[in-house]
Amino acid sequence: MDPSRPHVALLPSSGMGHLIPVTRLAASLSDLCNVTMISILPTVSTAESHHFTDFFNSYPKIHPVNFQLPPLDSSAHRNVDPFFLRWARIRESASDIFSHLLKSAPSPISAIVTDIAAASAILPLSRSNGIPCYVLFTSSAAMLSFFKYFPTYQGSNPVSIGNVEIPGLRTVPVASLPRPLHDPSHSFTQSLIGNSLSMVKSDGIIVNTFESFEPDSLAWLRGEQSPPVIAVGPLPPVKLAISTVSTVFTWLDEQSERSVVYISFGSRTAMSKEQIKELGLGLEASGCRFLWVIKTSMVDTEDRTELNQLLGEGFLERVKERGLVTKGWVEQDEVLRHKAVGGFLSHCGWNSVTEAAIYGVRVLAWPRLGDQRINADVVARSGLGLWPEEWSWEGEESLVTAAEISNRVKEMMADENILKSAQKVGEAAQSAARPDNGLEELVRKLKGFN
Ligand code: BUP
Repeated sequence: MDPSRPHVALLPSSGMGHLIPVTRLAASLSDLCNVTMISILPTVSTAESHHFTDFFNSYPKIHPVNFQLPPLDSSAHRNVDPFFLRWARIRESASDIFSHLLKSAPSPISAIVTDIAAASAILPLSRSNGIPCYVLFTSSAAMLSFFKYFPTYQGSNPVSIGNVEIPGLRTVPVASLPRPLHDPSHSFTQSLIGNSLSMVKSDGIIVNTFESFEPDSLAWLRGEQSPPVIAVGPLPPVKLAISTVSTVFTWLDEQSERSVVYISFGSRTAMSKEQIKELGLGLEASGCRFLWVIKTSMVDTEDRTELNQLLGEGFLERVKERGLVTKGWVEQDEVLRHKAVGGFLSHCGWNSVTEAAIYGVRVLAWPRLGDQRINADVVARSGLGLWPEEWSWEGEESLVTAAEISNRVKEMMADENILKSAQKVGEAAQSAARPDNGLEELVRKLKGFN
């Protein structure tokens, strides 16, 4: 380790949507700082465990520290989201994780970067050890504004929730809020408030976005009394030293430019079997070429249903000339970068949105839960894509019909204006993806300069 450089330790929580931005930040920082990263094991999903292995193999200068969580009696938590449960366990074990990190780091740590999901537990430990603490917010600046304002809103509306008017910014409709927030006593609501109140006491908030993508939210955040908000995005995808020859890319190579719709709802958003069938029929009816990644369970180890069973006999045969369907992990970043991909039907997890932005790929937004509607609003406002707001959301039974899906997919793929405005977002994203646009500001702060 170079003793003239700051030594930053990063602490991810769980879920690919949280792990990926932490590894991207770690990789970007590793050119400018000494970096240690902690991995909390066992991971919830296989995807996380593979990502840790590939990442540490590909970035040998990043120092890995493993922390083993004691086993959990999972039968006692049958109906709880396993990723939320893991966040809670990380917070409960924070003191042990922190001491282990301090003992295992190869040199004294000059700053900690914690995932937002662990902020309430890590910040006090950092403070008591005299180590500056930064928070990586793993969603949009729009969500960050909401997150920051929510404790104030809840203070005046302790019993029920409605539209959340963020003074001087915008109103977030109640219909766009993560479902658990409808219940003030829900553990998710309580942990969000705890993390928000700690975040504002940190030394800085890091967010994977860029100025022209979310100008109003960033301006609002910076006008507020708050620690510095550092927009480091779009963080470039990590370069993993793995050589997979996937059929997905062989297939994409054979398709004409911008002809393919890519469909993915992220690593942990499962869709009902009825809706999957309807989506398949919609894609078939659209006449478009498509590449579709299907997930039927929140955790990949439980995803056992066969494609034929899901999509109905004959579907795969009928669409084989123009559609590829897979249940495996695909290198999404590479897919979106591929010249054959012309549109993305996405759940609007924030990493997916930033990846579409980097490559200027049009998005048809179909948010399903959590922060995804707030992110879909960024997609629509920035010109990156379209968002049919009436499409179903967490806890809603109604099916979006094949005809509706087919029409919207055709509309997105035919819309030259959206194509142009998405390309403009792509150009702005490419020019923002330079170290002097945020990352160097962060490194100056990590070195103790303002
Ligand atoms: Br699925 C899948 N390959 O097959 P989001 C996902 N990804 O590379 P999520 C792949 O996982 P949260 C696949 O590129 C993105 O970087 C994808 O993160 C990658 O959504 C990441 O988009 C998924 O934020 O997380 O998984 O729903 O719930 O935290 O939003």
